[in-house]
Amino acid sequence: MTDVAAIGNFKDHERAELTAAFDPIHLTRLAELQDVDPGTREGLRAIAYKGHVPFGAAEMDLVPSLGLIANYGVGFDAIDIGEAQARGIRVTNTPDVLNDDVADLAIGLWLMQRREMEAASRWARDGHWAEKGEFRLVTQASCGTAGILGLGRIGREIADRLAAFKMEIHYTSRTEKETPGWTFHEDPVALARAVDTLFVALVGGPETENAVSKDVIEALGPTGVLVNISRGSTVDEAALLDALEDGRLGGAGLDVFRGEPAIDPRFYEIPSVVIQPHQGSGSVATRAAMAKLQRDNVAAFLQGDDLLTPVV
Ligand code: 8YV
Repeated sequence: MTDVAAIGNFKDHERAELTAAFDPIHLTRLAELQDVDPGTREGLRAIAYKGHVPFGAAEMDLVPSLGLIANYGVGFDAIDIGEAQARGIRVTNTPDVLNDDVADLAIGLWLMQRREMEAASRWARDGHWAEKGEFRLVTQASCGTAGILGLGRIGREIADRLAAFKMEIHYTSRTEKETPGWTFHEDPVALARAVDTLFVALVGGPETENAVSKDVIEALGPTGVLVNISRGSTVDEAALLDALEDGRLGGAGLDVFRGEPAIDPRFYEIPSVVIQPHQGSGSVATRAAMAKLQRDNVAAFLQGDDLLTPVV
């Protein structure tokens, strides 16, 4: 009998690779765990998880022999780490392999917003270019000021890219970094006040809930832009929507939302917002690397080897 379950919205090829490696039981949704017969459930030692649905005590109760949750994704905010730790369940994630993709998307969101590329594309497609002439003039992207909220691995990749765009770099982080020429701020409001565009690259979870507060949004101001590629939970979304609708914030480029994929429909009506469907890590190559790292962690656990990328 298998001792592995693969739970989540895996692509077909990812599912096939998991089958080849572990012959696991496959569940599309975490909630289906309760329908698995108790004999199988109680024999599960490892779960390969892909999803953002909370994995907490109630789910862990269903799998008493569980020793590992291998998360597909760098962000593990869906998993109750304290609860896992208390039960001796190890947790792994898939860091680093997605840094470039996520940073690329952050830059893309920023450029699309500043250069109004969505509207400009529509201008051309709708035939206005030929009929009415050139598109309106837009805001320059390069040579401005950028703030990185959370200069971790992904934040650093974003900042390095922005430096190539001749941007002045400001950041907040748990500790000041060795980054000559970049300006450290302890306070997110001070950071937002100092920059034109604020990139959110924080981890998710309770400690960063609403880190982009109403005050941060106000400090960014009517010419400022917010780019978020981290988690929707890091932003006070009600304050964000109000500020965007009233023109108290210049615009936003968002890959992540509260309640995604069923996002607040108010976003669809705001022309200054560029929306992406949480696809930061979504290239073929990066997803293959993430899936492999997840499988390698499961294999290491089953063989009793050191985990490759442990969280706890
Ligand atoms: C998701 C992500 O894991 O790595 C993360 O933290 O947010 C994404 O890469 C991906 O959407 C699969 O759920």
